[in-house]
Amino acid sequence: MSKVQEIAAAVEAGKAKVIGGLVEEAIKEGCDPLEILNVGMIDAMGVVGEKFRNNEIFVPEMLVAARAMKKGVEVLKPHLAGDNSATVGKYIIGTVAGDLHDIGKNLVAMMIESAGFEVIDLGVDVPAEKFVEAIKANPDCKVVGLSALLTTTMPAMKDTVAAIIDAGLKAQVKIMVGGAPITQEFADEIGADAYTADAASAAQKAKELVA
Ligand code: B1M
Repeated sequence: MSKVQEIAAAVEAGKAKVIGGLVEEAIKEGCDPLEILNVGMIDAMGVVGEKFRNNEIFVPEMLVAARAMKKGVEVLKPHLAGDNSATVGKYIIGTVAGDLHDIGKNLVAMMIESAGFEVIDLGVDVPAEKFVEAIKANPDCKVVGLSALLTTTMPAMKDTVAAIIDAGLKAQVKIMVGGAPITQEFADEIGADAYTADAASAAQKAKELVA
């Protein structure tokens, strides 16, 4: 079994205690940090989701897998982060109301930070009003990112975009959306400025939006 496969197995089994060591070993052996992230962690979480869908595992197992991935990302972060010495602007991000998923949102925040933005992370289960307050409190912020992982919280994403527009803040900020159930079509329908499928393209798109 390759080191990346060992990492994937550790994520799937929720082995938070061993994953940091495995990531360090993989880096020392010369594994590509992006391969560790994409194959060792993100794909492994996909397997976890599939098992949950098939009733082979339940919420507690999903939770321990998520903890293991978070630990792994902590160790991997310095190897993924690029040169963030130049600040290109502020970026407000959060997972919308009713949604507690934050692994994808955290990865997006990490890549956005690496792209040179100062990230203001509002966390998870963020009500629309909190996004509006944060944008008002940061008049120099030009981009806001909304994440949603549940089909049931897509309406909260729509409400958040509407609240930002109703507050008259649309001229100040561009709105980016993403998360597993989100599509370009949905982004267009709710009036968001951009949709991206993954963290790396989110960072690229954010830079384009402020250019
Ligand atoms: Co949840 N969960 N979960 N869960 N969970 C999913 C999302 C699910 C697809 C599993 C399944 O059924 N196969 C399903 C949703 C089904 C649906 O809506 N159609 C589901 C469910 C049902 C639930 C609960 C309702 C379960 C229950 O209680 N019965 C519950 C809801 C809680 C709530 O939020 N209110 C729940 C709870 C949980 C845990 C707490 C146990 C845990 C989350 C822990 C945490 O995040 N701290 C969890 C997990 C881990 C998952 C899965 C297995 C993995 C999610 C993940 O972290 N993926 C997930 C199944 C799956 O996705 N395959 C599942 C890895 C991550 C890197 O990917 O988040 O997609 P992702 O982020 C990507 C892109 O989407 C994108 O970039 C990221 C990186 O490239 N992206 C953006 C994300 N945000 C972006 C923003 C952008 C741009 C790109 O711009 C701003």
